[in-house]
Amino acid sequence: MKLVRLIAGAFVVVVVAAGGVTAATRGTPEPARRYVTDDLGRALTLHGFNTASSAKSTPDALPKLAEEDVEREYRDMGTNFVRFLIQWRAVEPSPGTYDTKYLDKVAERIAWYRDRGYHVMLDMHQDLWGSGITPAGTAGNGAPLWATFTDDLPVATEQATWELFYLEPGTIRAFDHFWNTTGDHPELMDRYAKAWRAVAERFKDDPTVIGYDLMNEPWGGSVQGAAFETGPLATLYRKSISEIRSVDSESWIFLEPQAVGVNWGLPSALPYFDDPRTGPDRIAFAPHLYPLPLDLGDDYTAGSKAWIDRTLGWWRDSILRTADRMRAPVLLGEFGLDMTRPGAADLVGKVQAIADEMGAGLAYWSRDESPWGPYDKGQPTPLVAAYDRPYPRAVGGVPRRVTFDAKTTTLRVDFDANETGDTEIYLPAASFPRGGKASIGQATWDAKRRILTVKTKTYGLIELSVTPA
Ligand code: MNI
Repeated sequence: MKLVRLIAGAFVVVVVAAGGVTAATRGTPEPARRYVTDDLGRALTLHGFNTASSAKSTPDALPKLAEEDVEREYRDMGTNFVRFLIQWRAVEPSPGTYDTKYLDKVAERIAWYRDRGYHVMLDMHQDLWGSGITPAGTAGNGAPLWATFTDDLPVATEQATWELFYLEPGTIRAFDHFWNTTGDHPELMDRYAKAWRAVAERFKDDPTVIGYDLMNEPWGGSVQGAAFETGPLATLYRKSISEIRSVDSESWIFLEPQAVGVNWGLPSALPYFDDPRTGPDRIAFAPHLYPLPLDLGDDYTAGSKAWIDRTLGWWRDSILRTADRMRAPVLLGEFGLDMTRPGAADLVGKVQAIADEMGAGLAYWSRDESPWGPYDKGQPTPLVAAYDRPYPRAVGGVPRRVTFDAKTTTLRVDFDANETGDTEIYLPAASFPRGGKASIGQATWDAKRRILTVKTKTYGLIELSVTPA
């Protein structure tokens, strides 16, 4: 842990010295009210899980998940979204050959979500490039062996924490070849972009698939920060956007910043990306949030709470500035912690409130059986109660402000109505045992799905309050 502190500390010093946080002196940015929209054009609040970390290491790259697990998740928390992990190694087992049987198995799981009204985002997951960075194959995940070139540089197999594998020479070289920093493998980024085209080709007509998260937690190897995000990472994104749009003009494309630093709240340099589709752009910004004090072993309790709250403020401001430059709505693609730690449920509540305020969706890390997840050894963790919250799943207009006051059990949704459709609100059993009533419009309550559908006028400002029936 000491070593991680040292590295993290050194990194912050370098970034601050480079002027990376001067942007913080420009005042607090306001949410821009951009939203990921559904087929009707309604603004979505995406609320769900990363499913699942287990897909990193199973031979078939599928998560340990059964249909009953999806059913239980909906019943317990009313989620409407999944960041579903897929792996390049499984999509393209040999260069230019795409495994349609793997994609069929992914489709089978997507159907479980479709039957329950979810939206699915496919996340091309990697950590530490791929399993080929060490001989035992246990460190990294994602990239196929045929795309892994370490030039026999060392990767020490004993690490104090998993992130330190990123600093090993062999790992850095694998990334440098992928990003064509070495100039030896210009074909790799093209292969990756074409693998995305194969995935998009398979899912373009599936309305449950809302979009594609092009790369999990990008790492630049020997090119870091703004040079990486505006250089090779932007090149990969442009290639992939172009390949996807050649077959699929409807799905959303979600772009992640460099993970290290930005996960803590430091600024990203990602630029605006042109979307070649006809009609408004469908490109979203999908950063992660891992407050540095938690990475360093602190809890959300007295002593560290104020510091963590400040890091959440930096993160919010940095993300809003970048989203503004990208003209993109925000999806918080990962946030999670050990739910058995003191203060954990408070932090989950706090992050949900920040996401609501930003108009951002949220995918918790992760839907695995573990002390971080909603269930451990079959039993609910404190996450279930913290994550089962009232929220407008879809809004027939552009939201201005969404707040929930637990003291008066009032969900307030202010929005500028348009003609896209009805507003759908999920209400948990704990706070709305007999459903809800709406202050305006005509409301119908679906007790089985716990959804209140509210039909309002389709123009003007709607100030909707929902209280228990
Ligand atoms: O905390 C990280 C993280 C730290 C450091 C680095 N680098 C040094 C490049 C990269 C990432 N990631 C947090 C979570 N994200 C993955 C999955 O995307 C989870 O396994 C981690 O808990």
